[in-house]
Amino acid sequence: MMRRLLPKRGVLATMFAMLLIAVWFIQLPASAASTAHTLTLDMRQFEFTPGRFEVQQGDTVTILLTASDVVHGFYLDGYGIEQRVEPGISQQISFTADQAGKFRYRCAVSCGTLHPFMIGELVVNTNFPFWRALAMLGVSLIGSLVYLSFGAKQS
Ligand SMILES: [Cu+2]
Repeated sequence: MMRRLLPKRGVLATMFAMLLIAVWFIQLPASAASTAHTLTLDMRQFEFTPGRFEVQQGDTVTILLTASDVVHGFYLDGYGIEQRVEPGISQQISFTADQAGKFRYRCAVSCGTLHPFMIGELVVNTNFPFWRALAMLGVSLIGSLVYLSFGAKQS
């Protein structure tokens, strides 16, 4: 009696397959995950503080640039942002991290012997593929478990 109320394995398999396809094609609005970051980035011979920071793709990044000793420059690879910063006069830059990947920021003003080594790194993470992969894994796992448990009851 109870067995007849349960869907057939084939129906279940189709349901989960459709759910997987839905997860694969679902679109999230790009603005949903974006946040605003504000940070202070200090420059001195011959380092950036912080030397590395991470944001998510689509985030708005505002950086307050300061120079502690001599004149430095902030140049961000990939984004083509350049800003000269003199000691005591902070500068603010703002941009949207629309390109994912790792980008170096370097000193754009020759500030001494180790100037070429004054390098930092911005990491722009794509959160979307990871979220999607996790959802796919979850649906597959639950689907397999349900499928197997139904199969056991029916045989
Ligand atoms: Cu410098």
